[in-house]
Amino acid sequence: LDNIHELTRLQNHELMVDMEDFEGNKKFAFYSSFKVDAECDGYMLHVSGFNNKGGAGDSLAFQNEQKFSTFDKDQDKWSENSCARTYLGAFWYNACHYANPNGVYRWGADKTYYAIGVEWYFFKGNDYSLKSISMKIRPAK
Ligand SMILES: [Ca+2]
Repeated sequence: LDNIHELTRLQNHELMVDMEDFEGNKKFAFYSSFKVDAECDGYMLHVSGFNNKGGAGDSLAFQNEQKFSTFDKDQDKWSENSCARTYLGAFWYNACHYANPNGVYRWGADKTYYAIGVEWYFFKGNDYSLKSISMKIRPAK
């Protein structure tokens, strides 16, 4: 995250989130601006300029302007508990998430435990763990 902060501090970057389910459906979410603040500011996320050409929906809007939380560093908006520990990921959590790309890999639909999978809500919902998801950035033109 320090490296990503340095990169995105110097120049505006675009974010592409590519994902695939276990039926072979591929979607993406595109953001024309992506920036991560420094460690002293909690690695806060700033995304904007979403467009839905890729059909995945905007699952990051709810988590925009949030700090990055991990098991051992709770910086989320859920005062009573830790989103990272509850949903078994590390990400920019609000209270808590519509996207959990660092969640538990668990092969598609599984309602056994709520929202712990590799999830992108506006594509497959809270109880579907994706086959793959990746977040890629590049300098904006
Ligand atoms: Ca918390």
